[in-house]
Amino acid sequence: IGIGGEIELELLNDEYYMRLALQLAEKSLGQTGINPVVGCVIVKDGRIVGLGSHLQRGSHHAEVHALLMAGAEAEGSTAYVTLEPCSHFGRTPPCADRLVAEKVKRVVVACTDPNPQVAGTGIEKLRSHGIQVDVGVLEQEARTLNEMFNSFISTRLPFVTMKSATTLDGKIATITGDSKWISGTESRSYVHMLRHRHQSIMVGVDTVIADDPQLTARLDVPSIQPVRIVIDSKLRLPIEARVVQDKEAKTIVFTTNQASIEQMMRLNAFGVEVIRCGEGPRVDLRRAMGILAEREIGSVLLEGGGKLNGAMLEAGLIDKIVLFLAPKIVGGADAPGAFSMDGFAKMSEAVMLERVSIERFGDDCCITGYPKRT
Ligand code: AOF
Ligand code: ZN
Repeated sequence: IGIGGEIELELLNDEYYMRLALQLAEKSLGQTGINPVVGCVIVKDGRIVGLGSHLQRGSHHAEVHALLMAGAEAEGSTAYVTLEPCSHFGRTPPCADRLVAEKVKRVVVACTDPNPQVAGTGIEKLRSHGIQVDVGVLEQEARTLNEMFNSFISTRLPFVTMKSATTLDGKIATITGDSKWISGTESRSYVHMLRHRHQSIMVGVDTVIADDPQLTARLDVPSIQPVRIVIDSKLRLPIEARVVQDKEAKTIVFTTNQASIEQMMRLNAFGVEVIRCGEGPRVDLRRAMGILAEREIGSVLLEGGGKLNGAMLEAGLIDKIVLFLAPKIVGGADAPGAFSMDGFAKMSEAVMLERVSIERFGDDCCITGYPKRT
């Protein structure tokens, strides 16, 4: 192969190993809390000598796991990392220092770390020690994988994914309130994966009253349960509700100062935490998000209903929308839609989604996009 061919071959190799690193990272989605998911593959003389993934906040970073596996083979190797190696002392020491100490020769990075404590300094540190660093291999995939972390680390508000399922005519229930089921089994099992990948699941109290949902992630394998959040301005949450009675996951209720102390104490007795957030009549949603962030909840899966979805959208608090469209029609002018809000006068005022993608789950169509910030 000529020089050009060699460069091409190296690029192919880089993508191959980076894809593997991305797969390692992806497996940890939903279990690193407010930390990113990161994968690392160490290669020497055409052989993989180390693999690593960041599995839990507070435990080893991906690079350290992979370096420990590589042992003495790390010297002179190439490390593929899905995120820029860190340069700061956090819960663990800097990965950049460790890569230098282990005499790694080249580091291939998918994307830089938006954490202001890192933000390019990890790459600089490696380069200043004579390590060749190449940045940008499968960059877009790597960034999307950590979209929640990327957003949280810069806004210090949880990343909110709104999920809903509607009929072809945009309804989330019939005129009688019946909503089981709108979407098919394939869509619903994907929702359990979405729940698993978020740190919390949020609904309005009307949804609890109407459906008595468990709000747990039910996958084929055990999963860390997201915190359940109920927005309930008047504290109407029934004591008998499953989110109060079962011990499957922690439940937090956001209410207003108008809520009765007796009802708060009744819920507390079942281990439910009640937080007063705003004078009323509505819960101050932005403040609620701020309180979740302070508690290191960096992501929320918003599962409605219509009023809460509408209020969250109006408050500009929704980062991503995942909407399942089922091929059925129920009609009814009063049947609720996915967003109940005052509504805009003109089509030109509509909230627009960007980076839209479409997937199929059985006969359902799943539309994903990101509301444009105005
Ligand atoms: C890496 N490799 O595997 C991860 C990184 O509190 P700590 O010590 O866990 O640090 C968390 C920060 O480190 C996190 O916000 C992000 O900037 C970076 N995560 N970096 O080199 C990893 N998980
Ligand atoms: Zn690190």
